[in-house]
Amino acid sequence: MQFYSLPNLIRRGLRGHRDWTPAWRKAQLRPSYDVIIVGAGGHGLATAYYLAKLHGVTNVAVLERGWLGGGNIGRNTAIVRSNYLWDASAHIYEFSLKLWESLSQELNYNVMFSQRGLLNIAHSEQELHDLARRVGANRLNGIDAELLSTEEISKRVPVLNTSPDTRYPVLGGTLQRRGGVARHDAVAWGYARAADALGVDIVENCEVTGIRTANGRVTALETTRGEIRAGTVGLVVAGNATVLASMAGIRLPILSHPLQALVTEPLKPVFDPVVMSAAVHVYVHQTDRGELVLGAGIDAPVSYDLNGNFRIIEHVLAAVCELFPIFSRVRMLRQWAGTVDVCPDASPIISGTPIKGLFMNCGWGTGGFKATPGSGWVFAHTLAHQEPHPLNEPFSLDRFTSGALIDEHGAAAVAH
Ligand code: FAD
Ligand code: PYC
Repeated sequence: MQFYSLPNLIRRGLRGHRDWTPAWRKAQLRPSYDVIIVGAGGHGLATAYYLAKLHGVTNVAVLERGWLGGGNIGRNTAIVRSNYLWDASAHIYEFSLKLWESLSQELNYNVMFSQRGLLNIAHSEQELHDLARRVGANRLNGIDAELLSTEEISKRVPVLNTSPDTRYPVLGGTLQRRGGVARHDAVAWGYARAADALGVDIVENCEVTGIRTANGRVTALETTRGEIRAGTVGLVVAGNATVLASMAGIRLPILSHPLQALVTEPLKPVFDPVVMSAAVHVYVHQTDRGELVLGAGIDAPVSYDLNGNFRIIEHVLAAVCELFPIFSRVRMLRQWAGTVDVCPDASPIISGTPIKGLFMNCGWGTGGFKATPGSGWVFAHTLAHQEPHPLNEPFSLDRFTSGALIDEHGAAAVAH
């Protein structure tokens, strides 16, 4: 007997008799793969895509405990830039930014990359000196960076309160014109669709619960859908890196914190670039739909809480109203948190491990969205060749014993 409920009719009407379920939703698990990537976030999916596209490795599975794009890739504030201080970071983030510039064409999927410019504003002389130093370092690395006066900033963002007698006077700032934003969930969908088309299996609702090793090499993963064998495993589980690494007996120098963001009701266009203030702990941009996207500093306690502490949001809202008085009557629509993995030097780990065949890509903290294409590209190289690409060599686990840390707290631009 037919059941003519409205939802059923709509479903039948929309779908007809055709099965629209994408292949990756129906993926059948094989008993073994050449490469398994754990985590279908941006970095995991990008890795799978470049493995298949550039290295011809297609016997690959991406295992995801939840749904595709439900982690940080779908929770971030979508800011893309490459204005980091140290050479190693500047090189990898700039490489990534270049990949962003043609990503929609590469994936044949509109990731809505919008190079609307990114402003870092300074509220003290010391901050201005630090930003000026970064502009110098960026230029030496061929990265576009400009120092702006208060007047130049005011012209670019007239709704920003630049009067000298405010709580947070704007003393100047920097501009990266090629910085901007992208549509974060489209990045996950675009990489997933492109990887799927090249033969990669993307398996949702498949949580990795254990890592099997024999004679110092990885042999298989235990999952909620049974054991799966693999010669090479890449752990790309932002927010959960320490949990997964501990399954293989590896201790990582990482702490996990909530990072919160929120979005307002849509407004008519009021300003163009992304504005970041590290001192005030707020960053804001306006989406193409008109919403303001606001982000905060991390919640101080180590936690996997996906709600976040409301005091942080109160602080963000107070700060943004000081900087942009015009926003004081705008209503907030949604607020959320993601779990970010922070290394002591605020730089990522893209590395082999003491276990042969087991690799890690984690510790991107508050700043990994912008790195998605570059991180996937270098990690695919690392998995395919079983050794790092020169771009990710400085980000190995060894640096925590050698002392060659890459301290990017200043350029993280998000309070830690
Ligand atoms: P994720 O999308 O989190 O992917 C990891 C996946 O692993 C998840 O889907 C998770 O479910 C899965 N997983 C975990 N454990 C298991 C398991 N046992 N088995 C199987 N799967 C598992 N960065 C920027 O550059 N710019 C920004 O503006 C920015 N803003 C941010 C704002 C917020 C609020 C947050 C939370 C983060 C922000 N970031 C930003 C950081 C950025 O989002 C992350 O660094 C980046 O997305 C992490 O990589 P990913 O996309 O692969 O992570
Ligand atoms: O790394 O640029 C960044 C960033 C902005 C907001 C959160 N992270």
